[in-house]
Amino acid sequence: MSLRIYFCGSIRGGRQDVEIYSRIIGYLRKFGKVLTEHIGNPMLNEKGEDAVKTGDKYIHDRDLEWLQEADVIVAEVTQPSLGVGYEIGRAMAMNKKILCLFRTSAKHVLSAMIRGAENGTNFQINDYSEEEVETILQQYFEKQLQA
Ligand code: 6IA
Repeated sequence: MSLRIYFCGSIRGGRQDVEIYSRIIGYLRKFGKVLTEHIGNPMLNEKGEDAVKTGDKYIHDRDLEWLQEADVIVAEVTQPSLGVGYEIGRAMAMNKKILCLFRTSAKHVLSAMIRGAENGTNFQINDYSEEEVETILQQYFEKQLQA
């Protein structure tokens, strides 16, 4: 059975990085089923019209079900997002495998609560530049598929 991958990226935290989310999701599809493809959709904006239709509780509960089902979490953490931080914390508590991707070219400094959570086993952070992202994912998933 193929891997189930939960991708996290900022929504209400700001949609500046939506293009890179969409590229990452494209690469992730090679390694398994991406449960959260909507995060790369440029039509999904932070204003939250969809949220009005479905309700935040529905979004939260459905996302946590997907998180529970996931084999691997990949989070693009450059653009700070409360939701992404929360998902990472919940995934840690579920003992999931987590890969965080942080773009060093950005002006942000990664939160100490994410940077400091790296543990050399199931929680990994990769600082990257855009050209490297495909190779980083390739290497990470080759390792996961061998494990
Ligand atoms: O705090 P943020 O909105 O930046 O949190 C983003 C993270 O929370 C993402 O990784 C998602 O998995 C999750 N999330 C937040 N909002 C949604 C959503 N719709 N649908 C699915 N997952 C979400 C919100 C409606 C939108 C039009 C604002």
